[in-house]
Amino acid sequence: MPEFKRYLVTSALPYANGPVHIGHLAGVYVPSDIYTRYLRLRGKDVISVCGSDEHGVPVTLKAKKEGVSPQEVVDRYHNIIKKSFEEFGIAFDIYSRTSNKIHYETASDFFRKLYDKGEFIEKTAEQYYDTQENQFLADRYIKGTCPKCGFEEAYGDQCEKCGSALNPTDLINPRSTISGAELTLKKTKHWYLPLDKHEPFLKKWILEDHKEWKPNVYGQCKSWLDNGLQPRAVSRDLDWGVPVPVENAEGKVLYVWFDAPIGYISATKELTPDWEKYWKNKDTKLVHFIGKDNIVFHCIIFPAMLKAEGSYILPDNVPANAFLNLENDKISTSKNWAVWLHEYLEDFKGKQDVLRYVLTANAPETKDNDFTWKNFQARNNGELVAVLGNFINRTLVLTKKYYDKEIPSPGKISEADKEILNEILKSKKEIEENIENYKFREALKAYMSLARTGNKYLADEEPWKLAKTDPDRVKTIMYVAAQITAALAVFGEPFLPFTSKKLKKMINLPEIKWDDVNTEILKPGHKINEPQLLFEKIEDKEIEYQINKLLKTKEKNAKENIEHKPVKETISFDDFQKLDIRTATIIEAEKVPKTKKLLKLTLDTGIDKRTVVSGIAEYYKPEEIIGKQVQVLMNLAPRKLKGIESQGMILMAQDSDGKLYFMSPENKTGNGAEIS
Ligand code: B3M
Ligand code: ZN
Repeated sequence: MPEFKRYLVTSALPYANGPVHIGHLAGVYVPSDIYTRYLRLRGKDVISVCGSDEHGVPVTLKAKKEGVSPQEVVDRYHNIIKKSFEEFGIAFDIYSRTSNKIHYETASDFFRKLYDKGEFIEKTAEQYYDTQENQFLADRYIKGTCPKCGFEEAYGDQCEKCGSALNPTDLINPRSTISGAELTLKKTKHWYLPLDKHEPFLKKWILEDHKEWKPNVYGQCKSWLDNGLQPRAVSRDLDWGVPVPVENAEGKVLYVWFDAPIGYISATKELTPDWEKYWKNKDTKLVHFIGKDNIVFHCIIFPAMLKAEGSYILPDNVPANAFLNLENDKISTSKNWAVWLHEYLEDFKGKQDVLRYVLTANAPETKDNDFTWKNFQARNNGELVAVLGNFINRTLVLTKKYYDKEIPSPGKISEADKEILNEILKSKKEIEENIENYKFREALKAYMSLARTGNKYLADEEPWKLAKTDPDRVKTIMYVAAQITAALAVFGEPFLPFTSKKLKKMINLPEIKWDDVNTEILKPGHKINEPQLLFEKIEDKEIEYQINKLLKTKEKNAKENIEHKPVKETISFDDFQKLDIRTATIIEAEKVPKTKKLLKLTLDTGIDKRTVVSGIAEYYKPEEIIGKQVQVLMNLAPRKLKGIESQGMILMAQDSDGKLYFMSPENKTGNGAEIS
């Protein structure tokens, strides 16, 4: 990294229309924080900027739904997000927001400069208008039938079934997802950034000069560039956002993706009068941390804007991550399928580092990855407690016990001991290389491998067995273990900042820089403080509580999101009369052997006792349904299931997840009452 004099690190500005969840953390904020903390520790000139992205249609819709102003919505979430980042130890130099005055000025000036330079095309085109809501609709609020595959729920910008990129005008029968209304085309004027004009430059800059970008990032850019770039509108018809700063632009604001990345610049301005040093100097390394859905905006559109403006540097790298799933399902804000940071901080007080650790160890760096609570528990108990915590605790407790908290002078240091000490330098190098190449998982692995080395060293050497017989040897062992402990304290800062701080205090280690770490960090005679445990076991019941919380969400969603199929063909009253439906009580129930789904039930129907085989075993245990009154279709032709004759069918309701519910009568009747 020699050619750069300073670093400017940006992290995607979270939308202030909801709180932050573990997907955001794993994809963007934890890696950017590791990177920045590492650079600071190396004494580099680095600033890390972020803030809330407060514009865009989702904010206005949420405000409308709640009957409050958009400002109220963004104030609420900005505060939640800012506070939870702070508590979680994401050490931005500034966390700003795009509803700030300084941002309005910066974004307006930026637009105005491009406008004056003639960098925009002004175009009037027809766009879909929702006459019920009286507004033009963003592409994703328009749904219709995909012209390519016939899927009826395709979005205005993409069909999620066949993956084709679409324009809203491609859709058959377009409709508004806000009001459900049909749409009309209406003329409206907008300003477009001619990306096509910047294409040759972007092609060279990315495809030739930045071959080192992560394959997923490079690949996505390449496919955009290969498909050819089109002019893109950078204004919208909306009353929430930065007004377009030119004549005759009433009711027009800057497109949220035009103003949001400028938010990085305004945040820097707010942080320091020296902001131009970071933004306009070729010897600054600019790095954007983002999720994969933001790649085109940060690699193509924003650079084209910066290039058109002319006085700014471009990013040196954009290490975008893939997505983190939660318990095998896509994280979703609207479905509340997430672990929310502010809730985690409540439920796991003082355990910030555990989540930081798990999210780094499982980071979706090259492909989508999964977060599960069981894995969270296993990594805490099996790695943080059993390896890192155990090694450090043994070292410090024995140092207290044998030497009254003083680092001993080593006796003879063998070749094997030297090798162990050299592991400090090896992991240092490995961590450096990996962090500088945005491989944070590998960096953390190298860190943990030093802890493992230490842990194994103590377990193999068993100083507690030698204490009486070979005190000199014990001194050497404890001296070596102390050096590893100190190295772990320093190297841990980027990954586990709370633990690192606590540990440094315990070993009474003065602030030392990364580059000062060598194989003797704690000199003989150095006094340490009282040892304390760094990590504690996470019990099953804590994990069960979290899993149950998610199960409840799932049930709630399934009930709320029933898929409404069209009503079936009309039948005559006579047809209906043919169905013989009656009340009955389940008097026996047992699993049908060798099947997953089937239960064999015996029903008391009032006139007989009959057997019905029902596919509900995944949802109900035999013992919990005995005694239940149900509705049974009596005159269904009998059929054999797994060798058992089923004489009728129980009526049940099904939710969107496939779960079945009994339609038991509210008031029990006698068995055999006819239902009509
Ligand atoms: N607010 C999008 C997102 O959270 C967005 C990032 C802006 S970065 C300039 O996906
Ligand atoms: Zn399609």
